[in-house]
Amino acid sequence: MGKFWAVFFTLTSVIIFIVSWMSPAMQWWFPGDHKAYSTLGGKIDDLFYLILVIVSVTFVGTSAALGYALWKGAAIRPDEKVWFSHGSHSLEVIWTIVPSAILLFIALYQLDVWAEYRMKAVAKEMSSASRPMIAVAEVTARQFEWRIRYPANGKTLKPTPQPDDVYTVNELHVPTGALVSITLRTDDVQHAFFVPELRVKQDAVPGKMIPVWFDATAPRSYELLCAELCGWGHYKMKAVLVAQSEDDFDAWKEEASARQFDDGYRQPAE
Ligand SMILES: [Cu+2]
Repeated sequence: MGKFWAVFFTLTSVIIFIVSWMSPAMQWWFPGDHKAYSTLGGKIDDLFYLILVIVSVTFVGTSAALGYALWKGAAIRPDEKVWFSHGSHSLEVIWTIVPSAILLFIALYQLDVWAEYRMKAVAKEMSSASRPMIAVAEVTARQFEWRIRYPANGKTLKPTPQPDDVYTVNELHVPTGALVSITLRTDDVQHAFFVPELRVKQDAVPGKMIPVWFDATAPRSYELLCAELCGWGHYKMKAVLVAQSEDDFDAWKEEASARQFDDGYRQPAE
């Protein structure tokens, strides 16, 4: 019977390993069609795969050790004395140092991507005229929707609302390909701005205005979700991020502005 469990647990590990390795190819892990639609997103995926390799090697090693121990244990005759081991100093040292070294390696390896994510590395690019950063809107999360405030065409985003600002709810428009930034706020509790296909995620913290940047590489719609359990209606805190060409973006904003400031009065036909 003991051997059955040794085989059972080893086989389970093998199946888990195969399913996990198939997952990226089967598109079970990443949302949408599996591609990252931002320049930084690809680098974030690479980090993910690096960690996948590390945990896979660890998993295979520990599973093999588990299978071996179970098999050896099952093979012991009933009259044979079992051997207990406890408190190996060298083992303790090894399994403290090895994971620490791996963690340190990951921490150092991801520094560049993190710096870019936190805007430091793009600061230079931002200041250059070739690819300026566009402060596209202020996004305010609240229970349970996203309120978005854009500056009027030709104006820059101000920290306080302006009379000609354009407003939308649950619909964030940005120009495709451009480096765009939003200012993230919350009106009530903590929320999180999450666009899975762009690999962008940032908490909205009460009392803070947090800049978030990204570039959407394809002109299409993306899901914008709240990734922080923020109350009973958290599940419906879903919006759409529309990436469109700069001309379309300007035209859309012009139209949204006209609609917003229209008082409904029509000139009678002459
Ligand atoms: Cu929320």
